[in-house]
Amino acid sequence: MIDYTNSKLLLDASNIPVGEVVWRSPSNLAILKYWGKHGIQLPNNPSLSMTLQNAYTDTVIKYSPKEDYARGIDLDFHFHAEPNEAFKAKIISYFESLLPIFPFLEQLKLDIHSGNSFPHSSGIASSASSMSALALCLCTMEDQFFGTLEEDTAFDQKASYVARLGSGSASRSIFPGMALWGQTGQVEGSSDYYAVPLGDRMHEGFKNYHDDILIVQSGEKSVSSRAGHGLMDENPYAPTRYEQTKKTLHNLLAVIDKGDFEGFGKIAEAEAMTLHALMMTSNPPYLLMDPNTLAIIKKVREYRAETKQPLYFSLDAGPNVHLLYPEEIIHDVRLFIEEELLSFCEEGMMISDWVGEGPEEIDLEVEGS
Ligand code: 2P0
Repeated sequence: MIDYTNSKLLLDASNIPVGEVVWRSPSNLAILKYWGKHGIQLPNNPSLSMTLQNAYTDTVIKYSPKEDYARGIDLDFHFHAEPNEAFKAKIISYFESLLPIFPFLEQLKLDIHSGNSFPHSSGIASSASSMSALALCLCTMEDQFFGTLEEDTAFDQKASYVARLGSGSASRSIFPGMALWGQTGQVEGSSDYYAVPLGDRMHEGFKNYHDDILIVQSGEKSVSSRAGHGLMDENPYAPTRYEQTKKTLHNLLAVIDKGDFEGFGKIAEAEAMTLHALMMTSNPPYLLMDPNTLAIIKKVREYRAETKQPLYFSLDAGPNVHLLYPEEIIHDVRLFIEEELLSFCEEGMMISDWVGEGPEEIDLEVEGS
């Protein structure tokens, strides 16, 4: 078990620095889904995701000495330039839980500004991008203060570990391409504590693979992820589900390695349906699809039967539909979306995305010059 507790990471009280860090971190779409957890944010099965490029969170943390030395976290939080008390309370409790890992957080006054690239309340879960952006900022701060995370692999591993403590899916957003979170004998170096990149195991064909997100319904989800994961504890199908993920992971790794878009799409769809089936069989049961979600799924299946093109769908824990397809068929697919699918979306809303290059530290001097 890895333990990042480090009481030595304290600043010289007579010389507290002033500065800032900025990270842009993307969301991700799980193909093999994480649903069910135990202990402190540990997954009940491995999950595998593609990192997105366009759906991201930008986060700036400005730090300076605290005016009065008092225990606890002292921070201000703005979301899209507006104070946001609900997010602020969430970040304070997250940072408090991280004090054994980053004890210097208690020595600083923090001013955090954050914003998402995707429309506010579009129904896109932002916990993966926002929590990974915060984790990356904290690791950069540690490195600036103590020079302890100069090595890229060590930096990424710690960022993924810390992101996981904020939101499980955020652990996977640290890496470009595709990432796997959860210990499995099938991937060397895999862990329940942090995600690892698939790197060269991902076939070239997936480098520009698309995920167009059709926004069927914006706004808050009717069941939070926390509650959804919790319902798995009593779900009668949970043990079968966890057992099934071993075989699914084996098959998924094989199609990713081969560049097999049909095989990949079939697994993505089966996993999306399974996730919703698990929610429908929870107590209380949840029905998170909308009639328009089903209408889109039906259209996608008809399109595939007619054209033989590898267009598939995925779903998150909500009604929006992710359309998955390779670059080669983008012109046909976009025409199909425009003519047949956008009418099922709220105000015709769609976010075009694709497999991304991972988070990026933003150098404000360069940006501003
Ligand atoms: C996933 N989801 O693998 C699954 C599939 C949604 C559907 O992980 O409680 O926000 O913060 O660890 O990561 C969403 O749950 O949950 C999620 P927490 P998270 O992406």
